[in-house]
Amino acid sequence: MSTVTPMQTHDAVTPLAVERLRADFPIFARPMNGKRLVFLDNAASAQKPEAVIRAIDECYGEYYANIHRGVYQLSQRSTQAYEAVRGKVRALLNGADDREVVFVRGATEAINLVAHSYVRPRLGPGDEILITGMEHHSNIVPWQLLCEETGATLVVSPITDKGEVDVEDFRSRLTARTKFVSIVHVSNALGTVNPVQEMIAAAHEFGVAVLVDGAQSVPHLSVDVAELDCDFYCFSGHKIYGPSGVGVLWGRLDLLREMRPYQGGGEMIRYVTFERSEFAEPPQRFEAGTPNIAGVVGLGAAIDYVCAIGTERIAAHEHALLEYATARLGEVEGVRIIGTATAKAGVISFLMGRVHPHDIGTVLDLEGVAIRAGHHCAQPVMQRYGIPATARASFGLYNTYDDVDVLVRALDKVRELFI
Ligand code: 7TS
Repeated sequence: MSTVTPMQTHDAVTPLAVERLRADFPIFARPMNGKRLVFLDNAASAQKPEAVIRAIDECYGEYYANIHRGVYQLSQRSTQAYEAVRGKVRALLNGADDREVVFVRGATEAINLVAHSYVRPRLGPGDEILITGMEHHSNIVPWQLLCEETGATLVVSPITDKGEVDVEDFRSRLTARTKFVSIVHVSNALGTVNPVQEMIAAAHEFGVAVLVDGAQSVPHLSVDVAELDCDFYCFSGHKIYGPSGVGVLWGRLDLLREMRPYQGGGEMIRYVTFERSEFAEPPQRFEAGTPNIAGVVGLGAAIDYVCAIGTERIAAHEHALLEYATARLGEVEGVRIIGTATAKAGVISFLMGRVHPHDIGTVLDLEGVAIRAGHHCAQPVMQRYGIPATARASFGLYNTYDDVDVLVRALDKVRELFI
């Protein structure tokens, strides 16, 4: 019998409201293995509300044409719909100017763009790039590639046993050699919310620009780039209930203006001859070729959806679920939670006895519960704890206390089978 009840936890969004929100997501009307779908893999990708699906459908069905080039009505309407989303992103992040919003494929492309356009020209042998020990591979590998090319070194500030950054250690690794800092806001493998504001201020004392990987934060917290005082911020559309294949790089306009393009092609130039080309101003400078028009429109609808609910309310709801789930999982025999930071978002990585996380995932799937099992594209985090993988439950705005209860009951089945 559980000793934890939902009544003991926060209820900023009532269960009734969540049930109503769930109805916005068509996928929840479909059973999974004959059971109600309990979707707890939101850190990998979130489900899509009807409003997003409809916006994409309308774009293709009612006003689709290529943007920025047609004089005809359809193209103008498409262009307007696409460009209007810059303002929505700016407002979501509390940016200062729509021109600071660059549409990309996702967080991964945003990081690669900054690596090539901002950092590469500033990097030479002996220089350093500083990251933390809890980065996703997409915030490790681009820097390794750059270091190989330039003779620079990738410096890592390690994490503590709880899965936190040691800010003093981080500070101590900032030197005159540091040319760039790239840090994750919320860890996808541990759920840790990093004190990025403090870390950014420390980097700025050394005159170093900072990119914040917000892939796991924008969907779950209120983000304010002005308050953070970061130089670049990025996220992916598909984790914020929008489509895949679209994401955002937000960058300070003065920095974007200094940067060379990441890719060459149509729409990113002002003037081209065979001898030379003159580049367009940001953000067009970084959006070569025909972009993901319907994807951007869908992202706009996702931002509208999230903002109508309120990012603060979503954060409070998911935090309540995190607390409830942490307590309930703590009651399950053999469960060990990996990542016990004081400040956490709705991600719980765990192990259960010696059962392989893939076996946990498979048994849970039979119960209609979708979690992720693996290294979560954060192998160095797994190495830090000396484990190959974890099972990971991650929450979204549509998850309920009942979802947590179903997860816990399904773990009993895992125990019956394997322990
Ligand atoms: N950064 C973080 C912190 C992430 O969690 C992810 C994706 C990325 C960057 C890359 O985002 P993408 O949209 O460009 O692929 N994280 C996960 C995950 O945890 N499970 O699947 C993808």
